[in-house]
Amino acid sequence: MTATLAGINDMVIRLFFGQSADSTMASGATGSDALFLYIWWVSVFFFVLLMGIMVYCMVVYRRKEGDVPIRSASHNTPLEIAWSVIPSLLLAVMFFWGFDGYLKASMAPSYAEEVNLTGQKWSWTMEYSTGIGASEFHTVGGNDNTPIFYMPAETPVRLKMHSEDVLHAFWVPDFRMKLDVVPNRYTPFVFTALPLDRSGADPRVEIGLSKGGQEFYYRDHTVFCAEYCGDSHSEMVATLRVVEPAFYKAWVNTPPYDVVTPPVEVGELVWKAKCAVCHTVDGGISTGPTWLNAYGYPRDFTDGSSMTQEEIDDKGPTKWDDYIRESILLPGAKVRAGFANAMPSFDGQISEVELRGVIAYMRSLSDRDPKSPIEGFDDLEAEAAELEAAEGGE
Ligand code: HEC
Ligand SMILES: [Cu+2]
Repeated sequence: MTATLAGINDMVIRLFFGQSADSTMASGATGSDALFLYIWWVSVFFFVLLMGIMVYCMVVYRRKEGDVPIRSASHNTPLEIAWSVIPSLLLAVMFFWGFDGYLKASMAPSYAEEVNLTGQKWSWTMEYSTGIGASEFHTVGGNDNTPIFYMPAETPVRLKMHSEDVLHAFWVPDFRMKLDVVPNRYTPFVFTALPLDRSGADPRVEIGLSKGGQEFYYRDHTVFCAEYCGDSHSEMVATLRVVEPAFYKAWVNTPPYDVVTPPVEVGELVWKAKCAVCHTVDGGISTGPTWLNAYGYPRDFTDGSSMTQEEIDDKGPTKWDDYIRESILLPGAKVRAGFANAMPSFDGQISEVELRGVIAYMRSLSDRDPKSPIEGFDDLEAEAAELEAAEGGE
């Protein structure tokens, strides 16, 4: 009997939650699945009971030829008390059970790991206590730049969430948790992931290789935005990668780029994390201009002013370097003709190293990279060829 009940419960959960039927939540999900099943069974019980009584009465008390209608009883005190008190108690259980789960999902112990989460049209960014952010990305559905957010298992985590623009909602189906991300206010998302099964029995626990060549166990959970927030709402996805606490600790204390990381690589990481939602690097159309062959070219702006080829040739690379810097920190200052002033300012959200990285990356994507010979400047090209020949001759 208990075996069949467990089987039915499992089927119901699978029916409603599909692929996310299994969860690794320690604090929230198991409780919420149990509450869900309780509500489900109360509903099933009363549906069958009430429909059963109704059908029974329809058949047994059907009005027949020559029947005189009986006057209905005005009331029945014990029956009325029963049908008021029993459902009230059942509803009170739902309320307190749900409230308990709600508190657990919003209050964290003081030693919880706190991570800042920002929702923005249309991506999620996290900033860890050590100041670092996501540095790995992979493809989920049609989105090639889905960030991977490392999270410790067995540790209470409190995401301090806020939105840069409109309402979003942070939703982790595996965790059975969904909470609004609101502009001008912080909302807390608290969870504790269960320990990872290292025995190999759980196929969802995988083995990865860290940058330092170290093996680690992890399990991925998909994050969605559950509040329709515009155009690319459905692509606002991310991955929570639950790893063991010790590995997390090492990870969160390792900066994604150090002094030896080439600026172009830094720039590419920044692009993936913060700019790819609006800028392509392959010439494709998006909200903002593509970065392919952008660097070094003249520009017209919506206010009628422009950055001419002469100015660029005169000042050399600094002209465009300054333009990129200004575009990132003060995007409204010069709005490129043909585009809306839709870029948010990244002032305070991007470091000097990252800024230089973006400049190097945009430069590498252009055929007007000032380090390559400039067409039309024959004497310069000849000089470069001479230098090269001299070096080769040594
Ligand atoms: C919400 C969309 C959006 C995001 C995110 C965004 N941009 Fe933009 N960006 C735009 C739009 C739209 C323009 C064109 C209008 C303008 O010049 O402000 C633009 C223009 C630019 C330009 C000038 C390009 C040109 O061809 O003249 C640069 C440089 C730039 N962005 C850099 C960045 C960087 C770096 C990031 C990430 C740190 C970023 N943008 C993130 C929308 C965005
Ligand atoms: Cu959203």
